[in-house]
Amino acid sequence: MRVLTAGESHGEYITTILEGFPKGVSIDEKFINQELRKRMSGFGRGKRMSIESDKVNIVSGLRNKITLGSPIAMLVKNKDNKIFTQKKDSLPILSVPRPSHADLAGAMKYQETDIRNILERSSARETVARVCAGAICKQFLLNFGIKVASFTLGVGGVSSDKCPKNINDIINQTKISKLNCIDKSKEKLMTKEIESAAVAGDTLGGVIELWIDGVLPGLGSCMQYDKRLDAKLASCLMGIPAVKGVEVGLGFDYARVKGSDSHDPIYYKEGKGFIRKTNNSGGIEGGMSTGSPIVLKLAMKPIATLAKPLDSVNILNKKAAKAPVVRSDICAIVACAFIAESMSAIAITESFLEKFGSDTLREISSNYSNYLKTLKSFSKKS
Ligand code: EPS
Repeated sequence: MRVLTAGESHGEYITTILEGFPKGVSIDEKFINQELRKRMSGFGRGKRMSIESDKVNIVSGLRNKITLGSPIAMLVKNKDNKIFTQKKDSLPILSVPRPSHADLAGAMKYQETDIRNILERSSARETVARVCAGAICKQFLLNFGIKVASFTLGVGGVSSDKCPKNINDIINQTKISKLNCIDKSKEKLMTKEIESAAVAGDTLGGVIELWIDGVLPGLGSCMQYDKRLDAKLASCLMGIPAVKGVEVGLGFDYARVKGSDSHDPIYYKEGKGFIRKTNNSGGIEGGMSTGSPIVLKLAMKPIATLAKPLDSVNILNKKAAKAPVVRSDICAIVACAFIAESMSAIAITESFLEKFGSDTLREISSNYSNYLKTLKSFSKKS
């Protein structure tokens, strides 16, 4: 399976093409639109989100709401459409790069004199397309009881240490939170932190925890580096704009503890098979799923555009200048969480199709049932 995206932040459409997706999967357009709405939500989002009302238009790959096995193409119209493919627009030239954005590296790479030609594509607006693809993958994964959920662990200097009981606990608790939190008291402090950043003309990042539940043992592989499930997930998640770190299970904390205190001992229980009492590995050992929930953390840096801008240099005359103040989010941690859910659904679907085939849902389901039987007999006492 492959996901390709196209579109500029202020172009006419954001486009997604999902290729290699199996035939026979029921797709509900309403679900994709709900996911798109979630990406637009969250305390700290900027004014662009009050202009847009992202809605998907599936233009190929489905017949009567069922996938055909052909490439699925999806369009989302940008209401704030200012740049055109065949018509000249009147947008002013941008010549001062924002520190931490793609502006300067992109201008140098493509020898640009107008930074707009870089920022239009590097804008996080493109993640609309990833959410469309992720929403298709989430619907596929539900056929096998696989669910994805996320919550905000921290914003700026505020962090929560509340642990969810299970994935449904995350889903239920985040429903009532405008910061996608499961910790009410910390959510209040995070909200205050964002309000203070807004007053100071600043921006904030944060930490997200991501859960993927219902994955049976054996997705991914220990046989080749790029087939490892953790490598695939990390690559998909690091591809999200502003994500600067990904941890699997204990992550960086592994480096500070002993093996005897951190590895998950293996037990055997009749009827249940091999079990673990802990999940420090985050559900992945040797690049393969263990059957425990997959638990990941993501670090998002603060948004690059500041209302109180940083020092920069004009790329045309090389004179010192302040970075431009353009419309932006103060904190997009909630959007980032739903984009992360989408990217992990894409990664898990890819590994799932690698293991069980990718032509039709019927064939995949039959391979899946056979594998389940194999796992059961492997876990049985002889
Ligand atoms: C975004 C749309 C963009 C930005 C933001 C995310 O809209 P505009 O550029 O018109 O304000 O608000 O993009 C960035 C954070 C970025 O770094 O480019 C969206 O749809 O999520």
